[in-house]
Amino acid sequence: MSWSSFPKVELHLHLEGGAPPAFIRGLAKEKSVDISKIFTEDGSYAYRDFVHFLSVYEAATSVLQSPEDFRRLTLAVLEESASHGVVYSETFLSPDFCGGRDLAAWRDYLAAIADAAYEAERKFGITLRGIVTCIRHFGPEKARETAICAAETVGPFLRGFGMAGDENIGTPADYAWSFDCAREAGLGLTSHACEWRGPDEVRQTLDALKVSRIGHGVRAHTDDALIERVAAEGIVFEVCPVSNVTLGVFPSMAKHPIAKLRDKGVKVTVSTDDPPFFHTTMTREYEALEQAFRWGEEDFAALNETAIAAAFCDEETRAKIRQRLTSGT
Ligand code: MCF
Ligand code: ZN
Repeated sequence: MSWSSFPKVELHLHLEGGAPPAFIRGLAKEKSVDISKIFTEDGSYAYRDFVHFLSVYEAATSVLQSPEDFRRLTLAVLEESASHGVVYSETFLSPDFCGGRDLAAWRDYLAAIADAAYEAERKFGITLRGIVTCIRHFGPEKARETAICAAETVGPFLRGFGMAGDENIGTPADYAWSFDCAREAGLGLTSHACEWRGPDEVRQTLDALKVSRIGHGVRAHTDDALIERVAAEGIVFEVCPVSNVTLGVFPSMAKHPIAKLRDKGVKVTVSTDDPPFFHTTMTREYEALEQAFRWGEEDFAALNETAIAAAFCDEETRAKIRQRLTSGT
């Protein structure tokens, strides 16, 4: 079966990480910036390992320099997602890359991104909501400024706050102030954890940051007590299978723990993370899961229901998307 037109919900997508390499090369040319070293000969993004991936991501992002650049990026990313059947998506946005955490500048970038999202909704039938994301390896002080940007711009489009980046730097508790600030502003909370570090990273993230969703979480599958807690508390894992295999978290899709986690009662969802970086799409994620675990229509429908139930959107949007999922349109 071809999964491309199956309606899908995606909760974990980094906006700049969705930028097609040709789009970034085009902007680099327009702005006369030389970033040729971040591409392979065949034009894909080139990186050696996770830490290098983070720096290539930042180099690619350096050519996105204005609200207009982000408007174009948002349209390009959403057109691609919609072509893979995605009807609802949440994307990580970083004020670090949108005006250097200056609140007035951030408002302009956010307005351009939200405008593009509404245009894409009319043109391609995909609904997008935003999650402001602090970057762990930039440190707690910058995260506080990022949280203030988020708290000041909560609205129908900006729904969540999260953390991404290098989890080997610092501890989740270092970021508690930022998450408290975002929670008080009414934002939904998620944090990347346990992609590289062990299960204790999930424990600390739940205790210190009080999130309802974890980005990745996949290395927690070896800790039964923790998995019991995650299942009992209804914590949702935003699992990005192809990302994990491509970055080397697991050696193959067959060895990926997503099926084990689901069988142990964890609420799992599926996302692409940074699709062109990992040569993936939502269609490819479904194909890989079908091949590795024999998942089919019922499994994918259940994943999508878990995802829309955990989405940070308002109830009216949730009902509208549920309707599209069940009617298949
Ligand atoms: O999920 C992947 C891998 N793990 C951690 N972080 C990231 C991933 N993709 C992007 N990121 C980070 C990266 O530091 O998110 C930031 C990037 O700068 C952007 S958030 C809009
Ligand atoms: Zn991610």
